[in-house]
Amino acid sequence: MARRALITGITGQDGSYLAEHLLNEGYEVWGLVRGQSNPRLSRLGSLLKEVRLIRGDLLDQGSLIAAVEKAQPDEVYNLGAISFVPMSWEQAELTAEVTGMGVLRMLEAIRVCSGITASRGATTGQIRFYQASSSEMFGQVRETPQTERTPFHPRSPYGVAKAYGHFLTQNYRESYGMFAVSGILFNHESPRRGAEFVTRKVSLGVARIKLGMAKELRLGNLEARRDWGFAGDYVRAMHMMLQRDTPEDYVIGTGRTHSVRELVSTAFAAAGLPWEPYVVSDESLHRPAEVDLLCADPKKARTQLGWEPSVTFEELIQMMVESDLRLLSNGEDPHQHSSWP
Ligand code: NDP
Ligand code: GDR
Repeated sequence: MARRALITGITGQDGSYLAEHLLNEGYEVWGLVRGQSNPRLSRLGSLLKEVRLIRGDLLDQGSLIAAVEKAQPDEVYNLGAISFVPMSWEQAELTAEVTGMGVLRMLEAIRVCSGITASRGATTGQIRFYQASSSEMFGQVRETPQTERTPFHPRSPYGVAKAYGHFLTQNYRESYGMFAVSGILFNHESPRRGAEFVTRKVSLGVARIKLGMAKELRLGNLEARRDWGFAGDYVRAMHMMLQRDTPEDYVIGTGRTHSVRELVSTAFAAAGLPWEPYVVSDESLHRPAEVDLLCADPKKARTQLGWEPSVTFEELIQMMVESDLRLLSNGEDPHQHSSWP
């Protein structure tokens, strides 16, 4: 019988790549979707025919219990979140509820449906749980590169909510013996990335300028440094973590860091343009508290999971710029649906 996976956040960037990967691995894939209608379902493209959808919301405990009962999953991937860091200052309470408390509700749904109590812990064969933890939990870092043991100092309500979800996942593992793990994933991008995140904002901006549709690109802090990889590589790591004999957390990243300024110059170069005449650093787009530098040490994932990224930073940016040039040339513009500058 096919193994079954339930994915929250299936309409997001990672949800679509993970669904694709698990379907290729022979899984029956179930996805939680919210709202009466969800335009982001279009991100699933032809996968929509193969994925089974369940209505539900991380804010609604009953809907998560019903989803677990219906899907009867072997594995649950909790990718649903308010994931855009600036939004977490504007809607801090909602971020805590979805990105933080949503983890508690999902873990409780699994615990209740599996009949797990403090005195009767999990047994083998019970549901395995993956939590989408984030390098944003490291925040103001005291050591570089960051490992599974680096202390957290989150710098945004989003980072704080993720730290809660991270510790809770660890706690359910220790309290109930559940197979519950977190992947501490560094920034990962793709042509399916939301238009508000910096890589996609830049690839779309470059494409617009190249096609004569815009004259400038306004960005925030050009000095921030991130460890950027390709989303398709990172969902493989999520799956690998749930196939281990013992539940453990892993850092996933490339081990290379670049500034936003380097990202910009790489993206403009991919379109054969200089960046200096077009890019404006706008103070109003700087964050109340910034994460200056992130760089992963993925040694544990490499040695224990056998995981390696397959796409370099330069290849990733080229892929995104080329994809956006094609999209805009065909009259599509994902940024027109975004309320973020
Ligand atoms: P996206 O922002 O693309 O997707 C977020 C998903 O969460 C969407 O499917 C969205 O659904 C869903 N969601 C939002 N609110 C709720 C809710 N109340 N109930 C159920 N689902 C909800 O994120 P990514 O795909 O980039 O990231 C996936 C996960 O990994 C997130 O948890 C993110 O925080 C985390 N992460 C991402 C990293 C990255 O670089 N991409 C790095 C580290 C962690 P809808 O379509 O309905 O809005
Ligand atoms: P991040 O990603 O906050 O790291 O969170 P984002 O792409 O939004 O920002 C990366 C860095 O770029 C700087 N920056 C800008 N960012 C945006 N969005 N827009 C701009 O105009 C701009 N100018 C400069 C930011 O200040 C920041 O330093 C992502 C999300 O996917 C999270 O959900 C995930 O947990 C982390 O990555 C790891």
